[in-house]
Amino acid sequence: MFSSRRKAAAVAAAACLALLAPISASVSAEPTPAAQEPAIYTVPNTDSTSRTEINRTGAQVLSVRDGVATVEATPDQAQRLRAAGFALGEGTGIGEALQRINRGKAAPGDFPPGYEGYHTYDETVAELDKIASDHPDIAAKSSIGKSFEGRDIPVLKISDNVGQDEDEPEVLFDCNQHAREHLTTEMCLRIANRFTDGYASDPAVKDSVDNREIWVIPIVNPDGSSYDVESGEFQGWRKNRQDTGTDLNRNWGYKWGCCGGSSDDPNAEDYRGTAEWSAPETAAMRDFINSRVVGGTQQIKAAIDFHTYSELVLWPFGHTQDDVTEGMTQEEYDRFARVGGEMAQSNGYTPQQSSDLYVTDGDSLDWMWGQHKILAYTFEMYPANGGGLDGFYPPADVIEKETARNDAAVDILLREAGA
Ligand code: 0X9
Ligand code: CA
Ligand code: CA
Ligand code: ZN
Repeated sequence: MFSSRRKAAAVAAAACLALLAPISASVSAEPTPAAQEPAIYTVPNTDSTSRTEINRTGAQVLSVRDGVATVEATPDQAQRLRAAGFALGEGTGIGEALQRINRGKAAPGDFPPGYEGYHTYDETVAELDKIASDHPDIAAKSSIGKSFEGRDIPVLKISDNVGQDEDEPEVLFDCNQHAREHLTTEMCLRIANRFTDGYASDPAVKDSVDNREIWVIPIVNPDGSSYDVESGEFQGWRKNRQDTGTDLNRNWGYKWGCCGGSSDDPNAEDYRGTAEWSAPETAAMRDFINSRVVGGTQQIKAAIDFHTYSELVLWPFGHTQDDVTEGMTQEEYDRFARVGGEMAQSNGYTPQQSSDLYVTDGDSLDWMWGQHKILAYTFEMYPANGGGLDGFYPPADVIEKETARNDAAVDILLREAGA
């Protein structure tokens, strides 16, 4: 029994690597897939600088807690990290990690047992259609453009007189840039439902809807998130589905690729793409946000880009560890820290500048602020510490609690958008 379990794990591992590193199979000098299977490691005593260094080997920091980083690395990358002096614990093969998560197989395209409460892409689109048809006066669905594989990227607008572009502060909530971060889609759907279902009964909700224009984009990366559930078992997929996949959150056009905060290796998890905006999904986000410039003024005043996991409230910049730099005065930084701290107080997350986690370039925050002066935050949702890939796959019974947890923070940002 034990050996058959191990065999299943090896098969899963090999299959998974073929998906995670599709190019290696065609390069003859490469070691066999099993030998280069990525594993999950624990690395103690890290800081932003060393975590950025970890990412630069091609490995990837998945979460951080009290300086202890959870890292995904291939054996080569792990060897490089050890040579650089990092104390890596014993790794868990990614196939084994996924197998532990994938305890039951779903029908293709559905979420596996225990995860049925999550919305697939089709279910998300249907939910947005239902919200718009139930609340035609305050909710309208459209599309910001198409993904690489041709799926629409839907957006829901919520406001009184929803068919008109009124002079009200606009606020953007977007989710699921990263495919496996499915809890974020549920976060956006909660926002969509709360500000429509609550309109008739909740005076605070009515006040927000009447005085703001709220944009909700639940799935920025529809190809990636569909792929992650396509087989009926989770794949641990992060990027979009353009060739080997581009990390959408390294493909935005503010100081793209500037600062060692992304990779030029198409197989890396933080591959920045061939050029800024080379991913259709980020290009669609850019065009949508640019389209909100009316009479020379950006209408979107504030935004949250939801991710998982680590329970963090992050603000710009990501490309530099400096607080104050080109495009960020002390006063502006202080406002980010004040509002970020207030939101973190409400949900129990840890507030910090995004580069305190690790340096990134080409992420959404840097562009939204650097280009448009949008008060933009990234939330890393539940859990605080997932141990590895499992942190991306909490069971559906946490959805209600872990999305409701951000209601007050969302309200704070809606208020601040009018300041
Ligand atoms: O790496 C990312 O894109 C985000 N973390 S995740 O685990 N969801 O992939 C964080 C982006 C925030 N920016 C910086 N940390 N600089
Ligand atoms: Ca309105
Ligand atoms: Ca407007
Ligand atoms: Zn993410």
